Amino acid sequence: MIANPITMSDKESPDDDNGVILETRKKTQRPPLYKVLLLNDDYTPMEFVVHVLERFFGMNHAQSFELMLTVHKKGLAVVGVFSFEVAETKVAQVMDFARRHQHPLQCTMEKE
Ligand code: TYC
Repeated sequence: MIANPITMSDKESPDDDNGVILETRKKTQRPPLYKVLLLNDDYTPMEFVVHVLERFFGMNHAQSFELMLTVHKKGLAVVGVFSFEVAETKVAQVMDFARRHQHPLQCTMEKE
């Protein structure tokens, strides 16, 4: 049998790995997650915050009311954890909705 002169050099055998270290452990890279935070203020009506949580964060009325009260009492709370793009969209939607209704409600995001 004659070795293929194009693919195999004189010193190589057919199963030579050419020095490439084959990966044994696959490193699964998870995308970073971002917390969306709602901040308390003295002016935004409680019902408006409850509506925001229902509308943009898919919570039912009881969950929304409870989380609104947590923000009201503690000053802020995480209302969800999302990919960068989704978190950014939620923050923009809440801020735009609050501004359109002339409420000072603040919503921010931070890396988890
Ligand atoms: N503190 C507000 C009030 O007493 C209610 C409120 C709750 C405002 C949560 C903002 O993120 C907020 N009307």
